[in-house]
Amino acid sequence: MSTLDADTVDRLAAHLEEAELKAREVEKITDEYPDLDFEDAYAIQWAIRRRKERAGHRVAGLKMGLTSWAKMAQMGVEQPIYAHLFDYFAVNEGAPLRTDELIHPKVEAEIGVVLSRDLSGPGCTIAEVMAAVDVVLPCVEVIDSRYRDFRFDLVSVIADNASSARFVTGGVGRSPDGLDLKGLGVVLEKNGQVVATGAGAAVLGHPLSSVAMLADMLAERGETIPAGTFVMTGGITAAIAAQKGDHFTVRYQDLGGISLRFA
Ligand code: OOG
Ligand code: MG
Repeated sequence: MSTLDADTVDRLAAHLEEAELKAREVEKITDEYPDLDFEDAYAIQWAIRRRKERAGHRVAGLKMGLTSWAKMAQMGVEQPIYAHLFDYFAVNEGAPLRTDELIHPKVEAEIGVVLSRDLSGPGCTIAEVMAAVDVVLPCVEVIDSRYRDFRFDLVSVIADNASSARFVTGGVGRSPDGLDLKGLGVVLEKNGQVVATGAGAAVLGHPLSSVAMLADMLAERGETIPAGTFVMTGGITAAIAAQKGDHFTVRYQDLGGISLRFA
């Protein structure tokens, strides 16, 4: 049951998009709209998508968030969510990440996939996802909540496109055949020191169950995941704060590494 009219949805989408584009933090929207529900929150997120498309941007992929206990515990929110990735979020490895375009960025190590077939829910299974995955590839997401001090509740963060801001992908893309996605180890280093370690199983027991859950959540809006979609499955470890001058390297078992530098 939604609680907001269409004008309010559009106004809140414009408000959160402006905070993103100007890199200015705002109060979480439930301060003003305490009754905001899931449907309202996703309506705002989809309104942001339409605004981006009207401005000439392309959807570059989808992501799942809050899919590991480390992330859920860090953010105090215990339910996975999805969000949109837009073309200008993509940063090439080696290109500096512009800190002045962001509010308070944090780095996440993730496993990504590209699908060769449509996936639809409800009831999408890991087996169906496995058969649809063309390539598995390592990803580093840079999240940047538009909310003050990165503090929010579930509906506020959904409306804010799940803090999506930038991502880097590359490393070694591989067919999922013969890859142990549960056991796949990840080592996150900040300024030359190991700051977090994890394995694929941290993401909902298996990173591909995150993709199945995405298909199921989209089914609630009558949407599917189209063939060719790039999906990031969610942070494996807690996110690590980044500042201008920091550099990060994430090493992935069997999938190479990704480095990034905050300039
Ligand atoms: C929400 C976004 C979470 C992930 O991978 O868990 C996310 C947040 O923590 O700000 O992208
Ligand atoms: Mg993420």
